[in-house]
Amino acid sequence: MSEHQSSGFSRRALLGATAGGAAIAGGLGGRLALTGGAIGAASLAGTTAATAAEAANVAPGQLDEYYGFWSSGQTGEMRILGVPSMRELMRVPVFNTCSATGWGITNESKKILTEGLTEKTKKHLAANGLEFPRNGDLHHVHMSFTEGRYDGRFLFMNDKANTRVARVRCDVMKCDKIIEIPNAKGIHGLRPQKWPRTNYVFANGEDEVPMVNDGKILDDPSQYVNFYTAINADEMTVAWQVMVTGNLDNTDADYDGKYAFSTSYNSEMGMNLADMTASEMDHVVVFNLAEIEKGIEAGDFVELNGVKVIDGRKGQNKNYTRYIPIANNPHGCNMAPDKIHLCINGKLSPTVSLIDVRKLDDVFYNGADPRSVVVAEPELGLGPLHTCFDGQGRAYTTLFLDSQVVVWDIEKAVKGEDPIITKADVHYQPGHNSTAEGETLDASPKFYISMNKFSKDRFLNVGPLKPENEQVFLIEGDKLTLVHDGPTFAEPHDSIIVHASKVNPLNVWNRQDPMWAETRKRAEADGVDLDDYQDTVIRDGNKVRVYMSSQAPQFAIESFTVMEGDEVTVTVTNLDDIDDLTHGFTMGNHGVAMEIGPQATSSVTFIAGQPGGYWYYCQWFCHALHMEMRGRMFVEPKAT
Ligand code: K7E
Ligand code: CUA
Ligand code: CA
Repeated sequence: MSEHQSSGFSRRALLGATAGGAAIAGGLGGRLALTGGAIGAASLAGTTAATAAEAANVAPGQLDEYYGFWSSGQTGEMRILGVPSMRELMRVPVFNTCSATGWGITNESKKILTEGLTEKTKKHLAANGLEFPRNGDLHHVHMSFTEGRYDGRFLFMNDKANTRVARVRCDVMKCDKIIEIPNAKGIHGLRPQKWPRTNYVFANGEDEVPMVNDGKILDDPSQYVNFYTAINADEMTVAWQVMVTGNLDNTDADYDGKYAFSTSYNSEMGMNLADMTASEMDHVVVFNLAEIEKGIEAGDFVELNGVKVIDGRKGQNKNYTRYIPIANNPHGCNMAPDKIHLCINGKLSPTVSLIDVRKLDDVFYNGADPRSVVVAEPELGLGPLHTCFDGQGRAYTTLFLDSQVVVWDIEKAVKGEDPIITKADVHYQPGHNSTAEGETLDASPKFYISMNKFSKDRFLNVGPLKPENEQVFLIEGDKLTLVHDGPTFAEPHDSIIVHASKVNPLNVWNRQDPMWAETRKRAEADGVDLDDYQDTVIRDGNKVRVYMSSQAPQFAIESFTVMEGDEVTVTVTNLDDIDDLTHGFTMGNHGVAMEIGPQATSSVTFIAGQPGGYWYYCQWFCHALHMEMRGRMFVEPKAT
C-alpha cells in the first residue's frame, strides 16, 4: 500500500464520524479491491467488512442480480445501472438531446418530443427558435406495476422544468411518449398506481399558478391553485386532474387501489421562503380514486384546456380529497409494503409521520378527525427526506442534515417504543434512497443505496463542479456495511432496483416496431418498402429523400447529390440482425448524427449547406473496416 493511500485512510476515518471503523474501512476495501490492493485493505478492514465487500462484488464478466433505473435530474436522461456493482450500463435520453443516439435530432425522436406539447408551449418555444425544450429535470423514475409488483412493461418519469411526463418502453429501453401536463406547473412527485395494475400514473404539480393563467391574473396568490394529475398509463393521456389547496411535492399510491397521497410543503400558499415556512402545520392530501371517478362520471368537473378538472380544494365538503395536517414542510411520501403504513418524511421536523391507510375510510365516510390516521410520529434525526423498506418491517430514512441513514422498526414506532435500530453515516447529505424492489411487495433486505447530494472529498478533485456520490450498503440483519462509493454526474434524485428476471429487453429490434411507423408510411408513399429494401434517392422539388440500408461495414449508397438549400431526409435501415451491431449515421458539418440499432430504421432531416463535398460516416464502431464505412454527399451550387 502506498503512503498516499495510507494517509487517505486516516483522513477519511477522521471525517467518517460515527458510523464505525468497519463501515469506513469496508468502503475503502471495496475501492481498493477494484484497484488491486485488496489484500492490504482486507487486513485493515477486518474480516466482516471484507466479506461484505466480497458479497457485493460483481466480478468482470459476471452479471448483476438487479437492474437499477436512475433519474438524472437536470441532465434530463434516464440511466440504467447494474446493482450491486453500480456499473453504469446505459443512458436513455428522454428530455435531453443526445449526441450519440441522435435523440432530439432524428425525425422519430422529434415526433415524440413535440407531439405532446401544448399549443401555448409550442409558441413559447417557437419564439426562442426551438421545436421542443432543450432541457429537462427528471427526478423520479418508476416502473409499471401489476398487483403491487414490478411488471417490466414501462418506466414513467417526470420533467419538473417543463411540466412533462415521459414513458420508456422496457422492451427496447427507449422513450416512446412524452406529454406536457396542461394547467399544472412543475411536475415533481410521480408514482404509478400499484393496485390492481398501473392504470394511472400520478403526477404532482409543485408550482402554484393563477387560475386561469392567461396573464389577466399575475401577482395575486389568492387566485393561485395547484393540480394533481392522473395520467392514463396505457395511452399516455391525461385522465383527470384535481384542483387542490396548497402545493404538491411528492406522491405515492396505496396497495388497495383506493387512495393516492401527496405531501404539500406550501399549504400557506406563500410566495417566498418566510411565507412558505410560516405555519406550524402543512398537510398531506389524500385522493379518493373511486369518488373522483364517480365525480367525473357524474359531470362534476370543469373542462380546462381539454382536461376534466375536479375541485378538491379544502372546504368543498366532497369526498374527493381530505387534508391530513402534518408538521410543517414535509417532503417524501412512501407507502410501506406492509400495505398499511404510509411514511411522510418530516424534512423540517425530525419526525416521520406514519399514516395507517386502513383508517382513511373513517375520515372520508364517518367524519373521523383527519389527524386520527396518524398512528405514530417517531423522532428519527435531522432532515428526514425519503424512506424505503426491506419487506421485513424495517424502514430506512435518509437524514439530510445529519448525513445519515436511520434504520427503524415500523411496528415498534406504532407501539410507542423506541424504533431506532441503527444509524449509519453516509457521505454526504442524502436525498433519496432505495432498497431492492423496496417500493413493491417484493421488497427485500439486500442492498441499501444512499443517493447523496454531495461527494466533497470522496473522489479526486475534478474542479469546482463535483459529482454526486451514491453509496451501496450491504444489509445483513440489523447491520449496514458500506461496500461501494459511486460518483454520478448531475444529478440523480431517485432510483428503483428491479430484479433482473423482471426486465427482458430485446437484443435486436422488431422490423415492424411502431417507433418508425411514420417513417414507414413516408417510405410507402415514396414507393419504398422498408422490408424489401431498395436503396434509392427520391427527388421531390427541393426535397430529397435518401433511403439506404447499412450492413457492416457499408452503407448501401456510397454517394448522393443534392442542391445547396435542399431539404434532405436520410433514412437508414440497419440490416444486420446480430446482437450489439449498432451502426450510426453522422453527416459531417451539418450537426446531424443518429444511432441505428440492429434491424432498426432511423431518419434525419436537414438542409444541405454550402456547395461542396461532405462525408457521412458510421460513428458506432461496428467492424474491422468501420473507419471505411463512409460515403459522400455532393452539394451542387444553386443555379444562378
Ligand atoms: Cu427528494 Cu425531487 Cu424526489 Cu430530489 S425529490 S431528493
Ligand atoms: Cu457501422 Cu461503424
Ligand atoms: Ca409550509
